[in-house]
Amino acid sequence: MSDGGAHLPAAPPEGAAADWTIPQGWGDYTAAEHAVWDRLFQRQSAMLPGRASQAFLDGLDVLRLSRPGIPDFDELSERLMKATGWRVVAVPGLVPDDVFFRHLANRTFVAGNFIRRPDQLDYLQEPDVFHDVFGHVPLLADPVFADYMQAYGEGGLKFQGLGGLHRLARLYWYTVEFGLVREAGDLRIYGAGIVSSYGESVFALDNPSPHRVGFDIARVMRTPYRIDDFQQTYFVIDSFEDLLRQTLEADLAPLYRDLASTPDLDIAELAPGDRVLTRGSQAYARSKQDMKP
Ligand code: HBI
Ligand code: FE
Repeated sequence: MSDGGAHLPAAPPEGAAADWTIPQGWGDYTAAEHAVWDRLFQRQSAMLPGRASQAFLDGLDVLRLSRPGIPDFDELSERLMKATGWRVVAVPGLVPDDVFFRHLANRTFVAGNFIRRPDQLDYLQEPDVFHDVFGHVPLLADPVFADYMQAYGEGGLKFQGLGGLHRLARLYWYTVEFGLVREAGDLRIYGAGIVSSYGESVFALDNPSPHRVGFDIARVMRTPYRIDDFQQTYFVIDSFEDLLRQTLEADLAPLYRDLASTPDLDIAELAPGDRVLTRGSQAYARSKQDMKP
């Protein structure tokens, strides 16, 4: 996940290709780095059944590669190509928005090739290989979600010039990173930022603090998000098909015009017309606010 690559230099870093890709360097990972992956993988895959969407759990199999530890992107891409035509490519970290959108439009998913340190197990700001590959890649094996990710990238390329970048970033944030989906008469997680986090995989479904609101693309584009803590509002889609339909049908140019004259909502504000599934107490966010120095 990220707050956008806007503040990045235009030119790719030393050693990176024009599309910001670098060799993954699978052979250079140390046993300690593979051990961090294994520890995070075991912990999350043990606690996600019943919490993560079935499509995510099914997609996890694409990661069960022949070798232990951090997946080899080439081996992973061979399996992913067979499923949905996607490939995973290594990048040093966040890439500029237009580079990111172009990769998605070409069905290549950019994944950081570094992994967090053992003392960062529970939180880090920049997306590392665990966030990017464990969090995002399993759903790229789902045909409908794979189409959504490509449609998102194409939309980004087409509309980022219309000053809609921050709105596109919100759409990405509240779906791909922190989305919930109705499933089996319950709520399930599909957002990469949640499934790759132990704490948020519990908080997003069980905690009475956050709002849970039915997804609506215009509503999401009016809603700021947090990059430093658990979300205060989660948006719930009815299905990946519905998310794809709303995104493909959204005529973003008039939507941006309407949104330009509509004030943003506060991060924890509920709007008239919201399909409120949980009216959260916001107790968690308030408690963190009280602790702020
Ligand atoms: N770069 N490597 C990487 N990973 C992302 O998830 C990412 C990015 N750049 C921009 C971006 N995400 C989003 O914030 C949106 O701007 C789309
Ligand atoms: Fe992410």
